[in-house]
Amino acid sequence: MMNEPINVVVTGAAGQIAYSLLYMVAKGDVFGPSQPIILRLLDIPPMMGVLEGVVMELADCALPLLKEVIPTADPIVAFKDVSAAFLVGAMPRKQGMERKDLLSANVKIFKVQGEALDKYAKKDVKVLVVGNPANTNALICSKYAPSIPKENFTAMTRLDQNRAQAQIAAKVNVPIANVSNVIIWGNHSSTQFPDASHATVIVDGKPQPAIEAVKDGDWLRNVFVSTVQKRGAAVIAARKMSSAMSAAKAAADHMRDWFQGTPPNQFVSMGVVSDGSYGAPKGVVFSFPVTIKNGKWEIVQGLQNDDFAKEMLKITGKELEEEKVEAISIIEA
Ligand code: NAX
Repeated sequence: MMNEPINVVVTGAAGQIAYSLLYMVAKGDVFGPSQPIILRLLDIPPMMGVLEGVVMELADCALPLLKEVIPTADPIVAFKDVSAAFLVGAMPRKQGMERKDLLSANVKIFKVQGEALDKYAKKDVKVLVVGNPANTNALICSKYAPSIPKENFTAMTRLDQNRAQAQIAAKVNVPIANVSNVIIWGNHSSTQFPDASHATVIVDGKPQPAIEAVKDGDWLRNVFVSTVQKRGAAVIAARKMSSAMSAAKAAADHMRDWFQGTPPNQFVSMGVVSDGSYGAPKGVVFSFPVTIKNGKWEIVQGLQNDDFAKEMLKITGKELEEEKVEAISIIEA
């Protein structure tokens, strides 16, 4: 039995992440094989020609679940009745641009999109912010959509999680599916803390703590952390363009788990509005390990963090608080 179609918006729809993401969404990777969708594609007016080409290609993919595609530069059209929002579009950092200029441009974009979500989206819309600075953009978006619960705004750290999982799998020489429960704490930035202390690796059919499987504490605290933190830069250096296929896959993973739930005994990392768990600052969008059931996420409680982890959480939390203060001062200026 097929469900009624749901409206899904993707912003930055003419960009490179969207180019991979749209195919995954439209073929059923996110909402499942019985869920038809109407895709609403938002980009800025100069990109409408490029977007038209993307619309042609989506038609030529001949995907049975895709009921309609609506390209637009108007947020009112884009956010109408949406149940899921992938906010990928953002102002990229250009050469010579200060962090403050980047934040300023993006605060404005996410304010407008928050207001449009508030007015036109479904009240139970699930919002995933991919565009950077993703955590703070998600916070601003939520601030301007007061009629939608704060829990419905999340930021993507799943790419960092997938990168971390891949590093552990390669180090232990097991398939990627044998690694679970690697955590990304904090900001999607170079201060993030990729943490394998609570992860499990299946070796020769037996689950064991990642720390025991890796057998190299120094590697876990140094090489592993910095490789994951700097993976985006390494991809840019090699490809001359930023991560796109892997970012799209991560966005699809994040939204699929949010809609369909996490597997038993497994958690995933998502940037969510912090309640102060694990000593993180309250009221910033902070990446935590979460489990998801019936469309609701919950922060995993009771994990023991050592002094190294506590220090790492403090650093990334401080950066998020600073970003929040800067973003709010820009809005109120
Ligand atoms: P592209 O520059 O290829 O595409 C961005 C698209 O957004 C462009 O088509 C642009 O016209 C559009 N856009 C700009 N302002 C808009 C607005 N107000 N409304 C609608 N569309 C708008 O970038 P891409 O490589 O696709 O990356 C998109 C964003 O993802 C960037 O901010 C990037 O930094 C961020 N990333 C976030 C990641 C994460 O893990 N959270 C990882 C990948 C990526 O770096």
